[in-house]
Amino acid sequence: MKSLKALLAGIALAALTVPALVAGAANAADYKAEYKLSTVLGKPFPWGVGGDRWAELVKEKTGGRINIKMYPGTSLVNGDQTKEFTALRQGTIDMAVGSTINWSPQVKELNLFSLPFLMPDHKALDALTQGEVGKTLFDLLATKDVVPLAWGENGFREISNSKHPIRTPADLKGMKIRVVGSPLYLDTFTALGANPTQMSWADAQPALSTGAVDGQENPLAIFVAAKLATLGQKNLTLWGYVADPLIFVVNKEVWASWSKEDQEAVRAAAVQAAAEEVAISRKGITAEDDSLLKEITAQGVEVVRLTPEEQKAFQTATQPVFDKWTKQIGPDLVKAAQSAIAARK
Ligand code: X2X
Repeated sequence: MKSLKALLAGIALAALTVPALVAGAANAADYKAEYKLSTVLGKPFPWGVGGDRWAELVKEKTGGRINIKMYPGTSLVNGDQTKEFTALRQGTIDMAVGSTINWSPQVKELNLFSLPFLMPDHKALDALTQGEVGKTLFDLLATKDVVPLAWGENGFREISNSKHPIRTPADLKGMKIRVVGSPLYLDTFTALGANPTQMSWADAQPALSTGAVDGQENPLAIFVAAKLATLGQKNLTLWGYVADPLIFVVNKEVWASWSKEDQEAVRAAAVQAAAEEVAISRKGITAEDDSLLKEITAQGVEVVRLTPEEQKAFQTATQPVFDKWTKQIGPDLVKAAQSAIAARK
């Protein structure tokens, strides 16, 4: 009798636990063996370090349930950065750490950060990404098949060239400058009298080394890690005209396929990795720590830092571009950004 009781109890227990096990197994089966994370740059660039760290933290926080592989060089879209956002929406890419510049052809509001001389410093950039403007942009992205999780940073884009130091717009006259992504950049450099050419980052390096283009603009961390001084870029001007943040996102369907617990783990991992990445991208280029600038000077690069008056000449020359693109981005959003910047601490 005792064994029959035990048998019945066993059956009852099995009836309770089997469906739970089956449900658990079904959830696990929905998970992909690998999630594809797209970035333009890999390690040792801060951007790639940030992507890699996100993957590492996700693995840790989900007990290995979510396994991410990073694909730098925007290799999932054959290196064409401007197609990354579309591929992300379509699900060819599961997740990304992407630049606002590269996504701006599809999300015109992201051109905000490329308005010339909108943001004077890192605090201004933070006032946007960490405030209402950042929230508005995340809400907008959320309507476009992605789940935005955190703001990272590519950084202030300083201009370099192989010809001569740039101190005035006249110094840029006729110079062939490689630009990326949005047509806004073509307008900006045309307004300055330069001769801009749009091309991917992958094409930019050979174009610089052969002299097909004279110059480019990118954050200093990229200038150093890509060894642009060895590609003839011996003149660098710190003009602080635009800064591009990075955005950590996941495709919406991929997101929906995860348990609540795993979603929160991925979000927390993105927030942490992004904060670390922002700190790395600012390292060595501040008043307190200018070690990266010293390294650049040691590479034989002539570094020019514009005075506020010199900078004003570039701002005046690009004001029509600012005004034209404000209409495209949305005057309300630009006004909100300007107010947030004016109120920054
Ligand atoms: O292509 C560039 O210049 C880069 C790497 O900075 C971006 O992807 C925006």
